[in-house]
Amino acid sequence: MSAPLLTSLAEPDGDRPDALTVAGRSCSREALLGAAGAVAARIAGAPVVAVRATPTVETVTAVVGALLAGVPVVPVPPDSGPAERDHILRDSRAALLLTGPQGAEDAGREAPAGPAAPVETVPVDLAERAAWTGPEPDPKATAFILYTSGTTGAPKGALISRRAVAADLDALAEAWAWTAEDTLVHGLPLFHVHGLVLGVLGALRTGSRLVHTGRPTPAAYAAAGGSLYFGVPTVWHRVAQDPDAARALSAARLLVSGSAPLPAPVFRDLERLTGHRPVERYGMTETLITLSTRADGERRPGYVGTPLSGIRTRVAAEEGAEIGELQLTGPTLFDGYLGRPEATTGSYTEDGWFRTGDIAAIEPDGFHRIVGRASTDLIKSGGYRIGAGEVENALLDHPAVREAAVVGAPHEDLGQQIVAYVVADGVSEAELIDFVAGQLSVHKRPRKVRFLDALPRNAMGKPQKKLLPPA
Ligand code: MLC
Ligand code: AMP
Repeated sequence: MSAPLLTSLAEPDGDRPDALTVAGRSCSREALLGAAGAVAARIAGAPVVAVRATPTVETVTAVVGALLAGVPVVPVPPDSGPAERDHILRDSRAALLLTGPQGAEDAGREAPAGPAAPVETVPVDLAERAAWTGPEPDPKATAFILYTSGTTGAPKGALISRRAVAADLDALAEAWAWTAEDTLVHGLPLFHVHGLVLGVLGALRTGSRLVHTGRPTPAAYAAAGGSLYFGVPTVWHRVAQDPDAARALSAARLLVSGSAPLPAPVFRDLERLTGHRPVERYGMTETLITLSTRADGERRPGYVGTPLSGIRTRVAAEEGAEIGELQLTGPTLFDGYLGRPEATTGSYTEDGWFRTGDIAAIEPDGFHRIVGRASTDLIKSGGYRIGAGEVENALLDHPAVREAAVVGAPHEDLGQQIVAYVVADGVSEAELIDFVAGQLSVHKRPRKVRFLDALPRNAMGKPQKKLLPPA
């Protein structure tokens, strides 16, 4: 049985003034705990609370406050447009939305005008302090509802329990020898597993200092002087393109990549420039992080290592084949999709293993290699998971668009870039890109739009994405 989720929040060095730095603003663990206590007192008893997840100290305070009070947190991407934001707020039934300052540190845009989900906005004030004395919430209770894309339709809310988070962070601390001696540096968004669960709660649970750089730029990483660095492959690709910034990371202890495949050339460039062979780990919103190479073990380009403590894996391969769907069990798995029992059931095999949808191979020495995804309709761009169907639906909401098909095309920096093929009249590429960026999160916008006279279809009339012309 692992310790309560926020067990070491005030320790060690509770009064160290720069225990937490986000986008240039710092606070101590004691200050964070006090301000989070005030948030907890304001929202205690609410069934669920949304947090506008800007990269700010206020967001961290809001999340910690909700976790103290045992109120499930729904992070809302700060740049989400009305369609996505409304879906998240309505589907989760969040009646409260915690927000930070609407100032220079706030990278997002204003809440949209027009008919919106009924939600009361509660600003987080760091000057308010209260000692929270409520009971420790049940470890089985939901910590987070994380909205994540499927191949079709709107994103689903994955229910992540407190004990799943605690189990995952403890397994990662063991694999990476992550302790209070570390300074963790990253600049990842605070509305996904990587930046929020690992990148914030991981630091609070291990007791390590945290420097969140606001944006994950090579220069900011170089200036931060950390021992442990997190990045998605796009971030590591940009670091490797900036040799001075990369060399500044030589003094670190561990560079960790995840959320998408780290290309072997980027692995090798990082090794050449920093002297570090990066640790690669694999995860999903629904399972948290489940596979990783280790601080004390071999790190091999193209491999995501071995199962973390408590995780079991298998590959469901056709007879005679070595690759097949990766399936998992273990204490870090989610508790299902909010309000979608069929989707939840469908994500498990009959004998109770979670179906990742990723195609993998396991070497005789236990090292895992992710080969690809079963469905081409889940796109990974810059480490973000984006469902083709959600982008297609957004495009079809534009009055000039009659048909739309969206794919992920290989891209050196982003891994995949979103390309939209549309049948439309009287609208430009830039207008359609801006339209999607305005309805959904900005990172879900197509980077290219191709205009066709008709989508290729089979005899049944179903669009054939394999027959689309090259991007
Ligand atoms: C551009 N911009 C627009 C726009 N075009 N804004 C509005 N309308 C348009 N048409 C603006 C953006 O708002 C942004 O502004 C700027 O342009 C650049 O945005 P971008 O194109 O999104 O940035 P980019 O450089 O492509 O981003 C790369 C990146 C990002 C690596 C920084 O992709 C990223 O943060 N990825 C991390 C994803 C992640 O954390 N995934 C983890 C999932 S969890 P501004 O002002 O903001 O600069 C998971 C589990 C696991 O997968 O295993 O970890
Ligand atoms: P998300 O739900 O955003 O967490 O995305 C999960 C997906 O990211 C997984 O199903 C994989 O396809 C992909 N992914 C995460 N980490 C890796 C990795 N190290 N290598 C390859 N794919 C990864």
